[in-house]
Formats: sequence, C-alpha cells, structure tokens
Amino acid sequence: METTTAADVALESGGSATFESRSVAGPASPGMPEGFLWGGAVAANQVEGAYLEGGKGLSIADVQTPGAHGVPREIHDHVREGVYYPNQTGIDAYHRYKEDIALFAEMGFTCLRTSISWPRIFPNGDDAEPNEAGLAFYDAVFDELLAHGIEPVITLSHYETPLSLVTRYGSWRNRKLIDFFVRFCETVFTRYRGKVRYWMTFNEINEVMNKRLPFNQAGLVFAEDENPDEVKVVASHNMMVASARAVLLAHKICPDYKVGCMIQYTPTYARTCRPEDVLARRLNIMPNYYYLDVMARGRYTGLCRAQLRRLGVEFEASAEDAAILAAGTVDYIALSYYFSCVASSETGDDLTVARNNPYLERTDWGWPIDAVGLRVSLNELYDCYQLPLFVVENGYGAHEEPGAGGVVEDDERIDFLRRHIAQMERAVNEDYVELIGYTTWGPIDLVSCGSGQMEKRYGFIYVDRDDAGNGTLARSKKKSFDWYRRVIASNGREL
Ligand code: BGP
Repeated sequence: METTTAADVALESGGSATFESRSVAGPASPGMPEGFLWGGAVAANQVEGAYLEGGKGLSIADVQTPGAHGVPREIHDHVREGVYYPNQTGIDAYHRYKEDIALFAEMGFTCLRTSISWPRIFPNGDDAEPNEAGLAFYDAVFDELLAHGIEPVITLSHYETPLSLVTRYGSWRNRKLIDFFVRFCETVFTRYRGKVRYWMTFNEINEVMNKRLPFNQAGLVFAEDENPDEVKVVASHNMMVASARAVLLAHKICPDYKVGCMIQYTPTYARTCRPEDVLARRLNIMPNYYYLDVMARGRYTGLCRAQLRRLGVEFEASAEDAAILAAGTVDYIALSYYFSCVASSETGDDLTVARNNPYLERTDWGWPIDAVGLRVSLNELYDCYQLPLFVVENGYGAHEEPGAGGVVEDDERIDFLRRHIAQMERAVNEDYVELIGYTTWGPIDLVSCGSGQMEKRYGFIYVDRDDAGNGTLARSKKKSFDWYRRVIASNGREL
C-alpha cells in the first residue's frame, strides 16, 4: 500500500497526518433496512470472454491492449494479428458463469450487477434483427441467478459499444446511435420482463467529459481538426437523449421497471479554506452535476450552462430533445465510489486537481482510501436530487497472490470494505439517505478497465490468470469470501 507523503502535497495548514482508521469509529450499526440489496458488480466485457462466440460482434473493449499502473492501454481500430487483448478472453465467465453464480450464492448475494453486452445482441450495433444466440445466453444467466435467489441488476452499456458503430458512424457524436441504442433497449426490456427489475443506462456517463476515458465510455477518438470538448458535449447529449428514451420505453413496457443513470462520483475537497480553493472545489464537481441535472432534473440547468461556458462550447438542445429529457428522468441514481480528490486554485479561475491527500493512505495503484468520502458522496447526491441511490461499485484493487495455504489473505480488502460499509450505514441510519443496495466492484477477479490488468485484483474469489493471459482460470475463495458472507447474512450488522 502506498502512503502519501508530506512531499506529495504541501499542506498549508502544516498539520500532521491523522489516518482515517483512527477517526471513523462510530456506534454499532443497526444494519441496513429490510430488502436492502447486497451483492457484487461486474461488466460483461471484463468477465465473459468468448468475444466472437455465439454470434457476438466486436466491442470497443476487444481492441484494447493491457496497460499497467501509469501505462495507458493502446486502442486499436481492428484486431491485430499476434496482439494480446485481455477482454477477448476475460475470465471466461461465458462458459463458467454457473460456477461463479454458485459462489456468489454461497456468499448470500441477493443481487448481481452485470451488463448485457450490446454487440452480443446486435453484433454491428445497427443490425435489423437481434442475435438470438446472444439473447438466449442472457436468458440462461438470468435464470441461473434467479434460481439462486439472486436478482440481476443490469447495465445496458458498460464500456462495450459495438466497435462497428465507432468505425462506421463515429460513435456517439452521431445521432443515429440514439435509435440503435433504443432498439437494443426495446429488445432486452421486452425479452427479460419478469426477470430483471433494476436497469441502468450508461455506466459512468460522466466519464465522457473526463480526460481519461472518452473512448471507453463513448467510443470517441478525436480527429486533429476537432475540438474534443465540442464532440464530448454533443456525444453526451445524444447519450442522455438515448437514456431518457430508454426510461420512457422501459416504463411503457413494464411499469415496475426502475431505470437509473450511473455516474462515477468522486467527491472533491478544497485543499484549504482559502475561498479560491473552495471555489475550485465547486468547479471541479460541476461536470458530475452537469449529467445528473439533465438526467434527474430533466433539463440543462444554469449549472449546465455555466459548465458549457467554462468549456467554451455553445450548445442548445432542440425543443424536441428538451421534451424527451424532461419526460424521461431517471428513477434512481447509481454511483461508483472509489476515492475522493482535492482541488485548489491560485486565482479562482484556474483549477488544479490532485489525488494526493495527506490524510489518506493509498492503494497499490495510488487511489486514495477514503471511507468517509462515501458518506459525503451519498449525502451530497441525496441532498441535491432526493432520489433513491444505489452504490453499484466500490472496491479495493491490489496485487495479490495465494499464501502458503493456497488462500489469499486479503485483510486489506476486508479493512477497506468494512470501513466503507460502516460509513454507508451511517449515511442511511444517521443521515437518512435512501439507499437501494450495495454491490462491491469485482466480487471475482476480472480484467481491469483502466489498466487491462488481471493483477489489479478486486475479488472475494481469486482467478488464476496473469497479465499475459497465463493461468488455469481456476477459481478459489479468498479470506474475504467468508467475511462478506457474514456481512450479508447479518444485513450489515457484523462487519
Ligand atoms: C469503473 C468501471 C469499472 C471498473 C472500475 C475499477 O470506472 O465502471 O468497469 O473497472 O472502475 O477500475 P479499474 O478496473 O480501472 O481498476
């Protein structure tokens, strides 16, 4: 585990570091409300593999090479001979899902968040008819989950846009994708009625504006003569209109469907109490609320217009689109929460954002560990929108190997999750935040989205596979497996 040093951030307060584990102790938790959903979250492209089986087309995940901590993944526009692409094989869940689901059931999961791979259903994205083999595969997966008392929670687009839509249409910068996506939604909403209740449209939609992942999220590659910010604004709009149409359609097909948006929420702290730093904090969270305002409030608010102004992009939704956005607001807000960040400014206009916070320890990948930040996030979001929340990703990625007894002793993961769940419970029981459920990211080791590595491990279940694709793919329980089983069995009372 990395520890932030004083040299990482020159703390104006001059105070010494007080690690969070010493300051979060609270009263014993009364646990979570009745019916609270407990489980884990994965994405099709990070676990399934079988990238061309059963009629599946290529997704944008299938053409990304492995990277490493600090080394970005390469993105190719086609599959190159002799190159290893980790998502193409994933952890072979396409063939091993029964074994995996049995393990999730042993831990007592009441839900599993996963995605339906869009190119498994529409291999090119714009096909006239869906691929029956793909639909049948998810029938089998959902039936298996339900037979084990596990409710599927489904992401419609989790960083796996059909590659063909990127190469032939320019991806989400093109309005045609709205209709293609809605056709995909209509197909799966109709097919899985009675099997699925909770849906979410785009995984971490706010990542479109993020510098890190515009390709993963929206399939965007920028031409030299393009202004990336302009393209991101247009692509975001198209996605939000598609999302609103999906919400309307879902409610029409099945009034019991609940459809959420999903964002990566990274709460921002002002580096000091200098007013300029406090303003910088505000400016840094604006892109998150840009998406949430449109998807939850149903309109481009003043905050959205201010964000556009900051980007220097002129954009106006048509009256027709504005009506769709207003009608198709989401039923709940799902979030991933991993860490917080720190913002500062010299002038009030510029903005410097850092992950280094001298009060926090960091993971092997340099991600700050901030359990209290989860409570902060839940409060901020609930205050703003008064909609039910769903924590659909939270987890600890680390290098791990089985010890002498063949078991991974992942005490750090247990400690991480224990502290986060404790804060989540305080948000619910003391702050009265309405929360649907909690799914840890990567209940089984899988291919990392950011780095493409297997060795950034998140699971309660170890998978024997390395970054080069070697290993038997055998599954084995880590120490945290039993710990999480007890957490769920006690509905969060026993941490
Ligand atoms: C989120 C993604 C996930 C997942 C997770 C962990 O941003 O929704 O797909 O991968 O982050 O990130 P990483 O895999 O880069 O460690």
